[in-house]
Amino acid sequence: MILDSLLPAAASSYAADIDTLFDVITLLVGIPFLISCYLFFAFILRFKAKEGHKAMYITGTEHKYMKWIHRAHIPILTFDLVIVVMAVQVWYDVKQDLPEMESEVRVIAQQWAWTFVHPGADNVQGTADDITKINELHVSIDKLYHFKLESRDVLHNFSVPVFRLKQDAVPGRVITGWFEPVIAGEFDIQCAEICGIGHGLMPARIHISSASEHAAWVQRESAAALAQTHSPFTGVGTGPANVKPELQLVTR
Ligand SMILES: [Cu+2]
Repeated sequence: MILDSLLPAAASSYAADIDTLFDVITLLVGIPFLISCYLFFAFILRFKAKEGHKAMYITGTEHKYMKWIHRAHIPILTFDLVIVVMAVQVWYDVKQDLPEMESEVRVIAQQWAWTFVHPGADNVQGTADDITKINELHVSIDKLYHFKLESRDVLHNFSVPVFRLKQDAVPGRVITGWFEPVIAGEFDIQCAEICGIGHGLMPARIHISSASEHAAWVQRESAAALAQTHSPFTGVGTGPANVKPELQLVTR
């Protein structure tokens, strides 16, 4: 609403809720801020020392002055309560709740690239037709995904601005989260945790396609992954599709 022109597209099912929360915080903090700035300067000018009038020093501890402080507290505390309740609700939906998935992708961060493992035509992770891509995540619109986020070395952060999604990747842990893309397009993924000298060179792209286009991509790529697995040149079972992603190294 207020910040729309400053924000990237809202491409996940929960992006609009986070944007609404931003708007509410901007209004509930911004309006009291502007009012207090106005009063601050208005009172300085109104009550400054004038000819024949000496400026007064008021400590504000007397009851008749204290009531003005208490009256301002009530709306401020009410606004805080509204912000906390809304923030907890959005946090719960995005981070605590894990809706039932339709597909699962593995996201593996390392200095300084992303490996994305997509399920093949069988829609099951860890099989021979899995599609492994470097710095390219392919997803379908209106499909609920779980992601399993890992790091091979240091702390990274999987940030997809159009999803309003940010999640730290912690070495030794597999962190599960979810998203559901709601608009098609190609957007940025960026590491959002300083992870070494190449941190700024760690961008990737997310490709959100229609269900039919994505299905065609999965068919094509998983067939290619299977063909590579069974190629006489690579030997059965030694192709990239059968290599555990944590053993694959990316050099840039
Ligand atoms: Cu990183």
